[in-house]
Amino acid sequence: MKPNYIEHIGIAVTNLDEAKAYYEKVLGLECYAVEEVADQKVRTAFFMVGQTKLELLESTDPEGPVGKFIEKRGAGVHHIAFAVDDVNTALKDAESKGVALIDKAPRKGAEGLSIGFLHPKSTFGVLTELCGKK
Ligand code: CMX
Repeated sequence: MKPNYIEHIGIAVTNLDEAKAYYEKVLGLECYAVEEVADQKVRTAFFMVGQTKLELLESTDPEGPVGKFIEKRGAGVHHIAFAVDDVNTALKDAESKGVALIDKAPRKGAEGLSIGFLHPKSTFGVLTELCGKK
């Protein structure tokens, strides 16, 4: 696998509206989409900073991944997402190199993209998302 670029940086927040207002009013960025991803138990808000995308993540369920993350570690940078040509192939490639997968196969994420996660215990503490059009 070879990531093409950083697709986005995921940031866990306790209150999406308050965090969104900071990015808009203090940093002067424009939120171009708010989307609930039921499968991931999050509500998200997206910003572009030049060519870099930021994804704010508010949990919709304390038992969801972001709810548990905030409970344990507090708000902050949650994951980094790399764009790959083919998520399924990239997951298989990572697994063949000994990386523990969270997702054995791609699932649907925000913005209609296919996504799959690598476990942070295998990736030097950084929850890593692979995402792409397929
Ligand atoms: N970054 C780094 N480490 C993390 C982490 C994160 N985001 N989330 C959890 N961890 C750590 C925990 O602190 C814990 O470490 P310790 O054992 O040292 O305490 C370890 O990973 C395992 O945690 P756990 O409590 O056993 O497992 P959880 O039930 O908290 O699940 C994880 C952790 C990563 C497997 C789970 O959050 C997951 O499946 N994530 C993938 C899906 C996801 O994050 N979706 C939200 C974003 C969706 C989107 O982008 O749209």
